[in-house]
Amino acid sequence: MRITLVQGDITEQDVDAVVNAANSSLLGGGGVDGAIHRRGGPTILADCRRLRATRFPKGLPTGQAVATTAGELPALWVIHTVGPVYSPSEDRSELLASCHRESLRVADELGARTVAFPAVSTGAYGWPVKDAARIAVRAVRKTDTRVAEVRFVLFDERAFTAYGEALRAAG
Ligand code: AR6
Repeated sequence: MRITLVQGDITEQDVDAVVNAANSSLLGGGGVDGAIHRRGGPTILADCRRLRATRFPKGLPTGQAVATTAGELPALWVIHTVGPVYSPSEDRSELLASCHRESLRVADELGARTVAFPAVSTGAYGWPVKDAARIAVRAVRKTDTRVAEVRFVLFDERAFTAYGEALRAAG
């Protein structure tokens, strides 16, 4: 599997699936979540509501992932995952790793070969970006998957640099 880095907007990526840094309600929010729902249009939210009514009445648990249509985005699917809120007193890195593993597992179920990830948990959820980058790159590297390209799409230069360093450090 190839890991690539792009600085830019995940909603513009021409990939099979884009990962959304959602919250457990699946009903939208700010950051990447807001951008995906805005650019993808109402069919994504309609799918999310169906998932809430059927598989996840209590919401999508942290660390898990589930797919919907991508609506009007160039991608075919959105894979929604819920990152952990950063805690300085509790190590939640396993949950952040799980978001990446589970998203790739769902991608395999869909038959997606190219998947774009944002920097999950590093915005509203407060995770220090260097640490999140290390966890994300390691989790993706260690996952056995048929996905051929994982593209990390970083919105700002600081995140782009952090993910670049994590990738080089992983060798
Ligand atoms: N493309 C790529 N990256 C983006 C984009 C974009 N269009 N927009 C923002 N980012 P966040 P979280 C970056 O807050 O920390 C939402 O309200 C952003 O700069 O989107 O997992 C959800 O509903 C940051 O580096 O996700 C949840 O309630 C990264 O994406 C909560 O925020 C993640 O920031 C999830 O928080």
